[in-house]
Amino acid sequence: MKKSKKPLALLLSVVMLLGVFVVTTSAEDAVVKGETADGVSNVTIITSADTVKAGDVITVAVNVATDYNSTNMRWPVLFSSSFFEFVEGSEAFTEDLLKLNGRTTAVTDSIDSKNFTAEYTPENYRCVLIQWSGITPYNNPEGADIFTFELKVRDEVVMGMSGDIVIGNEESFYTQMIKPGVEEPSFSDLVQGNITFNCTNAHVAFPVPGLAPVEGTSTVVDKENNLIRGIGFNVVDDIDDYAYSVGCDEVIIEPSKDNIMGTGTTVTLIYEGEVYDTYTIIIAGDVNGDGIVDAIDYLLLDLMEASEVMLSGAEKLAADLDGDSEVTSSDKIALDSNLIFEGEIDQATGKYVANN
Ligand SMILES: [Ca+2]
Ligand SMILES: [Ca+2]
Repeated sequence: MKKSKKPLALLLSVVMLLGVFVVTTSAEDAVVKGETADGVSNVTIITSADTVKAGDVITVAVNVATDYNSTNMRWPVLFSSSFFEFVEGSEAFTEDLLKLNGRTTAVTDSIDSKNFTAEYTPENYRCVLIQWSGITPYNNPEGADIFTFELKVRDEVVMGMSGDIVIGNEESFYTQMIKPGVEEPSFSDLVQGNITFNCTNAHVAFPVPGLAPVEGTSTVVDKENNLIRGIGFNVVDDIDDYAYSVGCDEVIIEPSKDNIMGTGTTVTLIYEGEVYDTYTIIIAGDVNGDGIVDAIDYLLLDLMEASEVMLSGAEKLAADLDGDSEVTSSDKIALDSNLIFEGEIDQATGKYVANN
């Protein structure tokens, strides 16, 4: 009984080898015959997160959309080896591909030089090589994840570092297809495809925690002085409209008045359970912190001049409308001029600008 198994195994390997051979020869024959067809293939690398910390594990999906009858695919997926390490055993083809009953192989640490490029070299990248071939073609214009694997962010990675996951050398992709309109394809219907490949890569970062202005707003995040300016006179209840945190676990806002983010509001960034940084909102002209610039603020400057009140650091910054780092009668005049519409306060700089 034992002896009879060996020839069968041998026969199976020969059949499998022939299977691969048939694909190659047929494709080459088709090229010789000069038959071609056009197609577009959009390959997108999708990651489960784009910001990470050292030690995190992310899932990477290879999403493929084709508008032609693809009979084989070969995607060398490269990842930055100084940032990521491959999670052994995590590689998996998805049901969207497996249902086609083709032949799948995944080489999780390919060293084949043709999978790399001049930019993405084996010195800096590792390669996961995905291959599939079958007679039931893959034709999915909407796109589907065909393969997934996991990457661990190396323990030694530090803040500010980032890694890429990219599709490697296009010259190594497969381009054969079943010619359009064939209902029950066989290998004799295989032709050479003129395929346009569009590959979308992924970038994953371990960011330095911080605050950034929302694009399209006039918010100024002054990192040197830990101030937020430019958010205007309005009473605001949500910092997300003006600035957003990067790489933080939590953002704690302490309003200057109940539910009002006027001058003196603090925005504290929490990272790994500890205070990482604190910013103070300054609304120029809003000395008392109610978010509005009005006669009450003017009155406060009057009282300060008469030494009846002392201004806090944030209040002084809001009151210094000429930017000379002091609060003097000149700032009071500027505030008055603003209130009677002779000019206006530029919230980005905190300075009063007279009308022409
Ligand atoms: Ca005010
Ligand atoms: Ca001043």
